[in-house]
Amino acid sequence: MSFPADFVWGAAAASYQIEGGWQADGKGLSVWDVFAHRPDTIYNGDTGDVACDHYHRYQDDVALMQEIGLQAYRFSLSWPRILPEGTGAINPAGLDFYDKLVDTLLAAHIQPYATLFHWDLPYALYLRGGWKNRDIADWFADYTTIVVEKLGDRVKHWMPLNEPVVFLLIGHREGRHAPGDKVCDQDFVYMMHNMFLTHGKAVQAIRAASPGACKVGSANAGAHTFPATESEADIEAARQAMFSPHNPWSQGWWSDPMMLGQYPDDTSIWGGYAIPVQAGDMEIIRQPLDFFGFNVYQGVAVRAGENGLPEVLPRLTGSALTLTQWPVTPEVLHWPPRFYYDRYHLPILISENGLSLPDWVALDGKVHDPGRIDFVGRYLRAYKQAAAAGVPLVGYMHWSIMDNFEWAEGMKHRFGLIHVDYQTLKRTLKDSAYWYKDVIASNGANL
Ligand code: IFM
Repeated sequence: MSFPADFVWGAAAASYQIEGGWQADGKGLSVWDVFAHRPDTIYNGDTGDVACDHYHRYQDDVALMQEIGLQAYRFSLSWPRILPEGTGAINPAGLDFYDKLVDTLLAAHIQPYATLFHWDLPYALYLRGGWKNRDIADWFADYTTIVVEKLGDRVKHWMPLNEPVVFLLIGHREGRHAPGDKVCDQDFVYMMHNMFLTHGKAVQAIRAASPGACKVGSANAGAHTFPATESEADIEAARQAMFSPHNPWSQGWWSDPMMLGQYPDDTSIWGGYAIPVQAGDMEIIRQPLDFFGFNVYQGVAVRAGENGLPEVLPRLTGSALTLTQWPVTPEVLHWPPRFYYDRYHLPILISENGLSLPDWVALDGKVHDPGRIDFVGRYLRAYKQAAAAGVPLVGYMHWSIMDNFEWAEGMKHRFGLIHVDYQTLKRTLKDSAYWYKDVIASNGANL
């Protein structure tokens, strides 16, 4: 069993992580610009001010993508680059940047997959309450319309929000990411609901503004599980755990509302506060999507416990970890696609997957990263098992196309297929990039 003939091989990145140009050509501030400039927020005092300087080097970067043979590039747009205040006046230079990027990609035969928000909220809107303000859904819908009216003649794949669970939980509850807040449970349920409304209205805005047919999907994240054995009982336990209301990262909270139009009844993990749903909200939130995209790096093994409840198994001592200390668990490309497909009945896109390694340029001038080749090879083999089990697969986006600013971890973590020297900004294709090129050329048959 191989990948489907129309399977799409790509790689991904996000605006704040690679663009730089933080004050270029009229761009407004995002919460990440402000957060990264605060002392002691980011490893080594790194910022995204310059990052990979992709804003000025996008043409060279697209040429490298073409050399790798990418069929798709998943990028995100910076809301404050386009609308410096988040609403109101458009910054034409900001919109032009993405216009030229899309043209350059298409000229290189690379399909643009556009994410409208990958965490760089306009700071001006944060000052107006950000995710706490229900109006954010309309602010975002207006921004979405502007983008889709400009690019929708050429961009045919859209994803509104990247990993809502991460920017809300880590950015607003734990305070380790921008804006660095630690809101109470009562505020949190408002933010979560406003985020879902934002998703729903954005999907409506995309479809309304798109001049032709387009596909819209998610780029979700959160808890991922796999069964400890292939017994029916363990499979059901793993499935239950992935959607359980008792885990703040579970898909019951972060995927079910947009896909099934319902929140779990038990809100005890949010202090028991009710979700502030108004009449008609769940219909807005539950928009038909064309694919279910999710970002996945790791997961936990689950078995059916003696009391009948799912039991998460502890990690085996000495098992493989990436540089981020995330366990190597290829099973997450086999089982979660099955669980999602069974529940939501949509084709699956892996919108991010990859790993961080301590890569450097070797004496021979090359970047040898056998660990990445092994890791991705294992994960893709597992993904094939999902196809063999009957799950329709849309594609795979490697995270990331190039090394970049890894949020609070700064430049410590290198996730790229392309190595970036942050002093000279020189790019070097890693061994894994050449390997991925062969994977793409054979549509995964060489795995
Ligand atoms: O770098 C991030 C990305 O922005 C969101 N998904 C996970 C990646 C690796 O941590």
